[in-house]
Amino acid sequence: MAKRFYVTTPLYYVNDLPHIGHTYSTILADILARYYRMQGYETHFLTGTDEHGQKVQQAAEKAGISPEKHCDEYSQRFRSFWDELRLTYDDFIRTTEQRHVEVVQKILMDLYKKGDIYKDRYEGLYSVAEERFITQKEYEEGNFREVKEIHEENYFFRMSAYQRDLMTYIESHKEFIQPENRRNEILGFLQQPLNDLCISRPKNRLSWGIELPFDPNYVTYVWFDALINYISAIGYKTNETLFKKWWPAVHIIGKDILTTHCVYWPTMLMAAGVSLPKTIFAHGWWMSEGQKMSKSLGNFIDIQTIREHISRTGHDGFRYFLAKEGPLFGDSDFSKERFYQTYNTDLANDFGNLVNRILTLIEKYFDGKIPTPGKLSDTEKLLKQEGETLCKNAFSLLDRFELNRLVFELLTYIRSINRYLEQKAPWKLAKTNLEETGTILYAALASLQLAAQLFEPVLPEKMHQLLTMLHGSQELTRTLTWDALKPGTLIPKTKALFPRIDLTFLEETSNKKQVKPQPNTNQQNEQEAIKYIPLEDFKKVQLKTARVLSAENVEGTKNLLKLTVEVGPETHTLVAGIAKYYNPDELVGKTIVIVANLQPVTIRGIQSMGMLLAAQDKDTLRLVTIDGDLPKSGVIIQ
Ligand code: ME8
Repeated sequence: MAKRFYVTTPLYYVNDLPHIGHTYSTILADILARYYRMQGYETHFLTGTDEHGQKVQQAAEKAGISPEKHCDEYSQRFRSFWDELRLTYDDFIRTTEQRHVEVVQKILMDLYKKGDIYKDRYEGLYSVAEERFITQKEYEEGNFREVKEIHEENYFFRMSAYQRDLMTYIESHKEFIQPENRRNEILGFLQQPLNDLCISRPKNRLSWGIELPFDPNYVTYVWFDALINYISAIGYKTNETLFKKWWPAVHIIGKDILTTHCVYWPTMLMAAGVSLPKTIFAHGWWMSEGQKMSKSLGNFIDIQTIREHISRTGHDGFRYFLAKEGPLFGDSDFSKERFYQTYNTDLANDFGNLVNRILTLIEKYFDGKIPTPGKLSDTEKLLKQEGETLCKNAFSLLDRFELNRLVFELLTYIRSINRYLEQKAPWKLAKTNLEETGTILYAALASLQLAAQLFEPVLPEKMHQLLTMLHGSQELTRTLTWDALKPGTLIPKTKALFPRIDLTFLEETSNKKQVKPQPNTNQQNEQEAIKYIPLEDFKKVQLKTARVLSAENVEGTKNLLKLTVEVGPETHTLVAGIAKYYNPDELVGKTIVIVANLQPVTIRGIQSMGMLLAAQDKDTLRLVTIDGDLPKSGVIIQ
């Protein structure tokens, strides 16, 4: 089978400007595209803007300009920001483009003729803010804004007819919805009968949309229109060869648009007779300094803030943090302190110093030329092997979207090279044994260039710069082999790859601002309410017994332990801040209590699935364990 990879981002609404959330999805797709290109896949990376609907119409009215002009301006802001970030998208689609409109209308006509679209009278509630009809139950849950009652005739897509097929498909295709918690969420959602989907809006209420080809009094519902971009952009119904070349796609989305992508979209495709996407991967949410980003708190990490960070760390420093700490499986927090500390610790110290150390010694003892290695000792062979294993594992981690983990593994390798140098101390040896010093420096450099190749999709600029230097400014071929460097190559001198950032400015800004959010009345009410919680709330928490299979310290931390626990038939990894209180060995074999259904979080590149329970009083911490034996682990505690 041809090696092809088609990756998409959501199409962003043009009623907002790009912020870290949009940027994350797009950088994630960029990193994946680069990794697949690197493996020799022909790759197509699509992004763009979602331009129809009521919100856009209203925003244009408010600004006193035509919707077209509004869309042109906002769409361009997204596009030029992606260009500024040097993202390698192959196509940028706008839902107002003719190539898209044409395909939406063709699909609508096909489904209408087939009887999958029908007209009916709708009487019920409508959320203007969310642009969708809602049920009484949803209204009562109170998550929808600007709700009004609507009585009108509309067109409906017979979504319910595909519910059973969709469930069967999801159950038999594990890779279709990822990660697993999102897949379970959708399977849970599908336990209730699906309604048909209202896919039209009367023009007297909303005119900014794609006209229904069978009724000029209506426009298409914005979601039915926008989702189709993933196939209109690659020639569905207009260039079948191209379409066959790229489809099916890997869709990168955020958890907020899970239902539209995992229920609306696949049933639409089933109705149109098109195969389903390969994978829909829904990542979690970025928070900002511990809080949800919101207009009222004014804590959006927006274009200006991103630019400011990049002006200090470079593009790669920003990409690095997103890749290492981003909310792949759970949510993540963007805190300035953590961002700059991560840069300084991982990139300036570990990575930057490694490069600096090796190059300084090569300059001093080998006239800046890559030394010829002698016979490799077992230590060098081990280092080489570690690099080769990493090459093998890297791509399977990516196939499972474990980018956090991959970055962590790469950094661990950088640290191994540093440790190897510490151990061999070539700066001392050089005075007595230049031949062995040459071998050591060659081994360190060979390992470094392998790590640099594997890091390139995450850190494209710096790694390109480094690899070009190591290959003597020749355009190198990426081979992913350890001994790819030519002895004798002159390494040109350069400035520090990742200069250290002086963090005093952080203290200054935090002193100036002291942005401690005032608890609002809701929060106070919440605190008061916390005295008692309803039983239903407690029932949501799944407490289970777990048997500790192994425990180890998390590298580079003083207080974290990584535990592998058996929870019935499953094995979970937990990261817990208990290293000060327990040695890893004393934990093995214990039966502890964990919260088993907590949203996974990534800590130091490790995905932690659940939380253990412990009692802490000042400097003492003791784990909650089970009094006596139970025949198995994974027992529910109630
Ligand atoms: O929903 N953290 O567009 P949108 C992480 N037009 N990701 C975030 C985020 C956050 N705090 N905030 C936004 C739409 N995102 C529709 C999509 S697709 C055919 C139509 C990212 O502009 C995340 O990917 O509201 C989320 O799904 C997307 O931006 C929503 O972008």
